[in-house]
Amino acid sequence: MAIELTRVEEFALITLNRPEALNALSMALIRDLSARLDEVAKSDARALIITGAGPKAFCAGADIKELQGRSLMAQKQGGEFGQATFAKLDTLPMPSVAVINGYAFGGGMELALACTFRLATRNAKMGTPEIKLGLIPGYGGTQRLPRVVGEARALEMVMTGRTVDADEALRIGLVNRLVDNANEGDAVAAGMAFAREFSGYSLPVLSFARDAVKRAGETPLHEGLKIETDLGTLAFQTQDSVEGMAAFAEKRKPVFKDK
Ligand code: CO8
Repeated sequence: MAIELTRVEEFALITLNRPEALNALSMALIRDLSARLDEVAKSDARALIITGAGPKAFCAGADIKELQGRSLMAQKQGGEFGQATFAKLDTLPMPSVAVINGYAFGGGMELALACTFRLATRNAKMGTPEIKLGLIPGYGGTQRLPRVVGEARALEMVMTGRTVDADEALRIGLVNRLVDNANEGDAVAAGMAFAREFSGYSLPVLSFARDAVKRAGETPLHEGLKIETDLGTLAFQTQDSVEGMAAFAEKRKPVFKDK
């Protein structure tokens, strides 16, 4: 299997497992990823962590060898399928964390951008080098990258194809934090430690928070404020909000039940 889905304590862990090709996204791998994301959506995992197998790469992008010589319609359908697969991360019932443990280029960068959070190891190298192949990003990168780092930086990355190192990625907000990977498993452990900062909260309320913030990048302010009111009002309808406020008043730790 090019995608491994395992359970690590309370989390789902997806590992892109094609290290001989730096975990490049073949069409078969994307189909497999799509199916595994459906499984994660139905699970009781508190968060999804995605990383790449091997010491070198998170994911070196779409499989360039496979992209060659396809018909116009095959390219279009391939792009749409990749976009639809990554878009599943937007609506997962639990947050997702990309642990970028090395190269994240092209489609690999786009996969990380579709996750709720991104952590990068200190040796990580990221970019959208498609322009060097005579291409542009096709799995959501032209749309998600400017929403994350702003238009000027996104234009620069997409149009020069240059590589961004971990320190710069942190500085420009492309990743949330840097993590160590001195030993095998360190990066995933860091991803789990990060996920534990939110995984005890109510999953439905976390998804309202994620959805409200994500909509800010695509909505005029007056409509965004309405979305905030609607999702905020929904949060008040959860039993978890009743529990959270009662626990505060009673000076105890809340017990959330995702209801
Ligand atoms: N596709 C296929 N194979 C790859 C890819 C890739 N993206 N990246 C690496 N590999 C393979 C190499 O061919 C090599 O295989 P082999 O040993 O059989 O020759 C193996 O992985 C190891 O790679 P390198 O020897 O190149 O390793 P280096 O450490 O020297 O270099 C790099 C690592 C810098 C990451 C280099 O491999 C590289 O530049 N890779 C390509 C990065 C890239 O351009 N990514 C963007 C791809 S395009 C894309 O993602 C578009 C998405 C949208 C599609 C929309 C469709 C409509």
